[in-house]
Amino acid sequence: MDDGTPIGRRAFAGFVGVGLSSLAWGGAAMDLLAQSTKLVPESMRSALPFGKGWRIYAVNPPHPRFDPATWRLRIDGLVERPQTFTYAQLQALPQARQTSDFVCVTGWSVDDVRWAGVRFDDLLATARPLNSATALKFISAEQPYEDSLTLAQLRAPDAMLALQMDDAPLQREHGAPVRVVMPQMYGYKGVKWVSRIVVTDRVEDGYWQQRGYDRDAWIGGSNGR
Ligand SMILES: Nc1nc2c(c(=O)[nH]1)N[C@H]1C(S)=C(S)[C@@H](COP(=O)(O)O)O[C@H]1N2
Ligand SMILES: [Mo]
Repeated sequence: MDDGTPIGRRAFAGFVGVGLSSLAWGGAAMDLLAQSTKLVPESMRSALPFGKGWRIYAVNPPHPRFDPATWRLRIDGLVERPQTFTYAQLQALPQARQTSDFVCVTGWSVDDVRWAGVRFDDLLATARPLNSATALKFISAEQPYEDSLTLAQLRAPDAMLALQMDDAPLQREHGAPVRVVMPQMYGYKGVKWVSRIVVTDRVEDGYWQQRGYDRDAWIGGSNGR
C-alpha cells in the first residue's frame, strides 16, 4: 500500500530538478511546496503523498502495520453475536461511496476527499446490537487511541468505516486498513487503525476528550467555535 509514495517523491524531485533525499521530505514540507508553488501542476499535486493538505497524526509511533493474512476486526460488547471480520469479509459487505470534506479542530482541512467503505448499519447487521446498545467505542491498534460515537450519530448518511481514500486502499499513515469517517465532526473522532469496536450503552471519553476536547465534536458547534 506504500507503493505510491516513493514514486510520488521521485516524480516530484525529478520535476523540480533537485536531488533532495526523500528522508528530508516531511509531510509538512511536502504540503507547503505542493500547495504554494505554482511549479507543481494540479495533476502532479494529487499524486504527491499528503499533497492535498493532510497532516499525519499519531500518538504512539510507529504506525501499526496491516497484514491482510492476520488482521482482524473484532466487534463485541452488547451484541447477540460477537463478530470477527477478516479484511476480505469487510470488502464483501456493501461498499458505500461519498465525497466529503475533512476538518481538523486545529485548523487545517482537506476538501473533497473520496471515501469508500461500510455503513455502520451494514457493519453491525450480523452482530445484532442488543436493545440496550446506544454507542460504539472504536479502539485503535495504536494504543491508547480510542473514541466513541452514539448509534444515532453513526446513522448520519455520511458516517462510515472507510476502507478506501481517493480511490485507493487506505494508506498506512491514514489508518490502514480501516478508519472511522464522520465528516460532520472534527477529525479527532475519526479513529485510525481501528482494530476493535465495542458496542456499549454509554459514551466514554475518548483520547482527546481526556485531554480537554469536546465529546461531541460538531464542526463549528464545539470546542469553542
Ligand atoms: N489512531 C489514531 N487515530 C487518529 C489520530 C491519532 O493520532 N491516532 N488523530 C486524529 C486526528 S486529531 C485527526 S485530525 C485525524 C488526522 O487524520 P490523518 O492522520 O489521516 O491526516 O486522525 C484522527 N485519528
Ligand atoms: Mo485533529
